[in-house]
Amino acid sequence: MSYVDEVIEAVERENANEPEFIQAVREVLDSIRPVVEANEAAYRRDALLERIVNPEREIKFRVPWIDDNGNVHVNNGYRVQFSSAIGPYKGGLRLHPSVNIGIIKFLGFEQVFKNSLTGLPIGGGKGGSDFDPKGKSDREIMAFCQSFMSELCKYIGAYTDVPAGDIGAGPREIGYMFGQYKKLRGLFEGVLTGKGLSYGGSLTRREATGYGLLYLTDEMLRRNGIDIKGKTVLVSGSGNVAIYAVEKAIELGAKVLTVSDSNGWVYDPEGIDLNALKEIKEVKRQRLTEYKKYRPDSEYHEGKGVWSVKADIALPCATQNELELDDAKILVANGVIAVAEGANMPTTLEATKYLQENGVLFAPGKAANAGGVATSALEMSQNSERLSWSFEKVDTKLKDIMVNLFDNIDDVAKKYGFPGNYVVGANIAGFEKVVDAMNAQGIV
Ligand code: NDP
Ligand code: 2IT
Repeated sequence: MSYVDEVIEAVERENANEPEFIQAVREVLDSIRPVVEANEAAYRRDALLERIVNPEREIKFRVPWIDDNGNVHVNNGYRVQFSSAIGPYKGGLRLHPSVNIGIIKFLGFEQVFKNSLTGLPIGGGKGGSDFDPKGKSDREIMAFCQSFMSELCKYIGAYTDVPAGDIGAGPREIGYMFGQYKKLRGLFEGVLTGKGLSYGGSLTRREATGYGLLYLTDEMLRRNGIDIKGKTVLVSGSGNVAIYAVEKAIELGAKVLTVSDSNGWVYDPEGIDLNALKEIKEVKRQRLTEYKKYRPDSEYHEGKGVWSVKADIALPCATQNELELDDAKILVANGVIAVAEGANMPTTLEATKYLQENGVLFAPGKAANAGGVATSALEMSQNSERLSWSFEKVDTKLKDIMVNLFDNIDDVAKKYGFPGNYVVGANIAGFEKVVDAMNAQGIV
């Protein structure tokens, strides 16, 4: 059996209850086969792949907090410090009831290669909790965040591990966590990114993942001779990534037809009204059912369905495995040109394969959504030099990073004989840098 297959089998055996982690490992290991085959003896001797698929450290802790009625709740807190090969652990914190160790491991594993692709000195990690922020009062959110950080603060720091937001963790949660870290550790340092602008946050960080997604998509289309202007776009989700993907898509002259949340989806044939979306989601923290009040001609549908609308480009920006084989078939039947992942692993392996086999340009999340963490790294730079850069400066750097990233994955895909396969390109390019750093640092 090949070394890759041996390691995949071991990962499946040792992590049998973690389907998302297995899926993420499978995708990466499958596409790096040519590199591994060329170095099989040395990699095997050094147990290189075993070291890549096993996190350096997994931390799990209890998070007790008190609700507004005086009742105590206990949630699970996690931080998986996956790889520090190329820099301090870096990656977000997800607050969602579906969070478990397998979810955090899959996200941490993806983050290692994504962070490598940014070209910036950041390792990979991820954390979070099964706490559900939905419907909680502001005081309850603060109570949870403080308790979470009371334990997490023992393991993180500006030069060791720098968390940020993810699903359910935005500027409000980061603010409460930063305050608690500062109080307990007595350090005002860049220990978290996605901070508010008044206390060390970076301009453009809020917009970065969505903007970066569109910069990369635009570049991918351009290189394939297609202009994004006038194209129709499907966006799923209506959180941080989705909102700024909608904003940049509109700015680039495209028309966004849909957004969604976990209850349903909106179809607006005239194009999503960005101001309405921001007011509903960012200001009022309401559900998408409210959208019709702003746009009476739009439609609201319960359940899944975004991918059934005919459009040129699909941008999944909600969560993992939200675009399945049946969805891919409908997209292809409707003539979709490109799919770019704003979320982490939103497309199943079968759906990805189907899209690629049917000539759809496909940008995987670890490349397409890397603008968020790249801008987090720029926030770390600004914190280190105790300066704040202008919006234009950060945005220009973000755009350069995404264009260079596309160049890199495009070149690597060609070099290994898979032209246009950006999944292979991203996985190999991300992997090669991590391996280089690991080899230089010995067996640690
Ligand atoms: P938010 O919490 O801001 O928004 C998440 C959106 O996805 C909401 O509309 C939410 O709906 C929807 N959603 C979440 N879980 C589910 C689910 N199980 N089924 C259907 N819809 C769901 O998160 P972000 O926008 O920050 O993150 C979105 C995705 O992008 C995630 O995969 C995240 O890991 C990834 N990402 C985020 C980055 C960032 O900088 N924030 C960077 C790179 C990737 P509802 O409100 O109903 O829960
Ligand atoms: O998945 C991701 O890349 C993020 N949630 C952002 C991580 C970060 O450290 O900014």
